Amino acid sequence: MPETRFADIRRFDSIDSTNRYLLDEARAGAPEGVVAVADHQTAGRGRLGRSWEAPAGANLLMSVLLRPDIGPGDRHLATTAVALAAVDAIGSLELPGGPVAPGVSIKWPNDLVDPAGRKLAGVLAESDLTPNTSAKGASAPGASANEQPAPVVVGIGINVNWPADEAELPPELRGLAVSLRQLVGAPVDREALLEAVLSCLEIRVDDLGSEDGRGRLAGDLLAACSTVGTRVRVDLPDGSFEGTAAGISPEGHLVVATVGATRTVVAGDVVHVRPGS
Ligand code: BT5
Repeated sequence: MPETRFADIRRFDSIDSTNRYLLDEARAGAPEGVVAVADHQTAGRGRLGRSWEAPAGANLLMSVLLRPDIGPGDRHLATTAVALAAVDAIGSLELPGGPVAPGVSIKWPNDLVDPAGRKLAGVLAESDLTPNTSAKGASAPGASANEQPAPVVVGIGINVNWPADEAELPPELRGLAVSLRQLVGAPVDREALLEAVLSCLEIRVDDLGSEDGRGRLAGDLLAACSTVGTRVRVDLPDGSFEGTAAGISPEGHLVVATVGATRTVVAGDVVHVRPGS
């Protein structure tokens, strides 16, 4: 693998959550670049307390510890960097059935989906170190004692070989989840995908550190994003609204046109609404 900042790869047969593990490492002062990869997670997590499902030994379950030297307003771009790296990586793989990347897009803000909108991967960025941070002497959440930039742990679960077919999915994920194996029609090498993600991520993380680079991330997100141009419902903690996703702002936020107004969504759950539904 070419030289990257991701040389320290910690592998687990089974762990509760690779994100949880790296948040603890971050709290203890671990530097940028530590990677955690698990064969199985017993408490894999999604956003807002949701869970991430994957049987042992089938899919790519990984997290990276980043310490981008950027302001709080740009930190959501760490999610973008990982999502784009995953799209890049999938596109770079020599797959038995040929490339699948043209069909894989990003559903804003954190999903990789196939052309039918089924979820191939999910990204979860976390930076809250509060559980073990003593109030006394604590600075901004995430700031570490050793003066490194505050951490953000970004995890991604990619459905590589599970499900092999729709019947393997639990009922609640049928029609909603898909694997690379299903898309290419043959098993896919998880290790090759891990290497490709880390190589692609090296470039994307470099981009996080400069204004030009962040502009590039937002522009590439726009190009890779299947949400733009679709009718969406945006679920926010204080309610929902519908509109048409009109673009991605230079900051990477979703711009939604509603009746008589344009709203910029910084974070939230987005549902692609089919016309007429
Ligand atoms: C996500 O959350 O999509 C973020 C998932 C991040 C998982 C990785 S695995 C490595 C690292 N360590 C962790 O503990 N987590 C990260 P969200 O957008 O909230 O989506 C969660 C929802 O996706 C669930 O409620 C299910 O409906 C669905 N889901 C669960 N497992 C799935 C799967 N394997 N494929 C597709 N959809 C799934």
